[in-house]
Amino acid sequence: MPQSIRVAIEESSQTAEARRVARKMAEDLGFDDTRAEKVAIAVTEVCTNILKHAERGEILVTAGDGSDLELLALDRGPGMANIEQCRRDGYSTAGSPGQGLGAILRLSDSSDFYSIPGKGTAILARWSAPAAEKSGPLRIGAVNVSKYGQETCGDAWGVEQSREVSTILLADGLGHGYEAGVASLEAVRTLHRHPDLGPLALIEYCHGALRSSRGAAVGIARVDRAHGKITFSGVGNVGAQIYSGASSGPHLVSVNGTAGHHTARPREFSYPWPNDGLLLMHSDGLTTSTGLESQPSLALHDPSLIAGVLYRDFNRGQDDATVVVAKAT
Ligand SMILES: [Mn+2]
Repeated sequence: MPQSIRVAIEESSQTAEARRVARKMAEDLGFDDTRAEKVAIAVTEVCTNILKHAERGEILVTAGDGSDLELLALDRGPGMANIEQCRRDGYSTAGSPGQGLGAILRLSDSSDFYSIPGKGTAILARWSAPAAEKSGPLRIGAVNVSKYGQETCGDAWGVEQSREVSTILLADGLGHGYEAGVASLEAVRTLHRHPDLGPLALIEYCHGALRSSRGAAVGIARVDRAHGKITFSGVGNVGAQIYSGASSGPHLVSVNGTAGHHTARPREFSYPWPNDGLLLMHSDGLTTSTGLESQPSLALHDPSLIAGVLYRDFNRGQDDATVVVAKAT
């Protein structure tokens, strides 16, 4: 499962830490020296921008088995008034060398930017990993960050995709830290053991599999694009909502309880899945108002960038935090 490492960027010495983290992840994914160095230079570039234009922000570096390497740079600074102009190297305001978006474009395999004047800037840069799994009817982006000061994240998420069907699971282990992570990872393993099961059956399997663990809140969504249908089953506090493009659709309902311990009788709900459907799932490390309503144009962006911006804007700062965004390819 891809996990995100967060580095707060508030002073220039933290740039070196961010570079080290990103380079290590690149090497772990099997990147050669040239590509690992591109990642490191891009990290320096985004950190410099944060310190210069926003004073503070954070870097998330995300990678894992079967995933690409992703760098998210998030700040709540003044934002860019004209992002197209800032893309070009050499653009400068008041003699500064510009925000270096051109450099990010050149150094990464793909990138995306989202900036609203007065609300901040979010930059995504991605490098493909040789072993990354590309196929599937939905593109999925996520951030999965542990509580400040905790090494292990108590949240976990996973996905199984066939040609037509995508099943996405998000689990939030009770409390936080290592034991919470054991519980949530067991829920993810349950999905991988039974990739063809529907959400209700999977929730029931999770309930059994988590019995000896601390337990977890678990939400499972299954999107069937061919039939235009999404099915959801959840136990405990996992936020889930469907959008049609940027227009908000139904919240997906979970029953009370904790998988592995006591739960109300699990239920399964079905809704239409629009052609331009977008699924947002998040743990309670983000507020209940998490959504795209306040910034509709965000829905047009790369799912990883959407997840990053939602994390930046709705993260409570007191818990593990996970956001998963899935949209049509
Ligand atoms: Mn939580």
